[in-house]
Amino acid sequence: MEQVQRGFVELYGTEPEGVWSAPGRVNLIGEHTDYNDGFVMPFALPHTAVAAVSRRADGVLRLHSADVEGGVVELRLDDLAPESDRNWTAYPAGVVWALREAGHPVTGADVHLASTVPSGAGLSSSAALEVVIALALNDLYELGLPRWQLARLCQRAENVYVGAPTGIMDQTASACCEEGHALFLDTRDLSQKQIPFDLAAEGMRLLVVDTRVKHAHSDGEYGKRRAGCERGAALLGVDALRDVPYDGLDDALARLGDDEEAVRLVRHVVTEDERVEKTVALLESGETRAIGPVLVAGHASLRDDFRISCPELDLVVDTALASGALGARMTGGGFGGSAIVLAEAADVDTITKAVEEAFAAGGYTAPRVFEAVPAAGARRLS
Ligand code: GAF
Repeated sequence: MEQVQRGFVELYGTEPEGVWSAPGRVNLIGEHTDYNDGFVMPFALPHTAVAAVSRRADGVLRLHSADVEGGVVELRLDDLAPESDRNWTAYPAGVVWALREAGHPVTGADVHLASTVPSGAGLSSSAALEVVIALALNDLYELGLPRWQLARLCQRAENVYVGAPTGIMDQTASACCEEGHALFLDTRDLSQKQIPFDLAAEGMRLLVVDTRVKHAHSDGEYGKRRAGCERGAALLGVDALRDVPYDGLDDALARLGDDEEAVRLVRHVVTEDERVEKTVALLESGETRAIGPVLVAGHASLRDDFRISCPELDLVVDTALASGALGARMTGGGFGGSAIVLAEAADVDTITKAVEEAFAAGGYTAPRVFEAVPAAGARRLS
């Protein structure tokens, strides 16, 4: 925080009006369900985007990131237009655009930020950037918007301004997660329940393994899956795949006949929603270790039905399970990024070593492995 605050003073010559932070996330379970109105269960990482921000009255937005080469980027608010920017600045600028488009009186800002959320690792670095700006402007301009609404505006920034057709999970996770909890979120109405998730107290750990295979959501495959799900819903005559009941799945699949792609996508989404509900039930009844097989089933569904895994993600999961993990699966949008591993505390070193050795043997870039403990959602730091 001090570093970002100092950086602001060096750049703009005055103290910022405040400093805010917003975290990245991992998703415990519930993948590619959010744009199907379904259930998700992310928790916040301790890795955050931190932004020092002041208001301006002259219709100018100045942006600077300590993580990116180059000077201050200066934009005129009246010139902000969807899909006009392919750089990191599209995320914060998109939020300003979305706020103004929704009628909120934002007249400009000076921003300096830095992030510890690994980018392209499936850990929501872009949502962290969006949410930290939204929260800062909400506070400074006294907009009074609730967190869920800030998340919606950030999603709009990402969908329309950036041009990535993502769901609502990541922004809501960054805005609404609480320390020590996973967030059970119904993406249809954004109703939420904080589920206590303290693995250390039960002798377990959750590892994040960043495969270093970079992914991007604006590059087509994510959008194709989304369009395929929407097609499946239309074929079944429902608003969203959330409306296909789990106990009616066989019947729904029979109705899709030999439309093999629709069968696979629908089966993933409907079974994944069921896995989220099962995970919540297990955690609430204290059967934490029993979520392991649910995570594994989720990975198989993403790999075989949704087809968004990759050799490196499969290698993490297979190696971790063969080395004694309780469960493992890819997390986030897929096509690279990170996997999560649920393990007994005593097995963490063995599993980490096995995964690192398997990557070396396969000729892959060394993965980045770290332990994840549910951290706080977005907040004002000063
Ligand atoms: C990405 C998207 F941004 C989310 O909205 C969600 O769809 C996720 O992939 C898959 O569950 O993180």
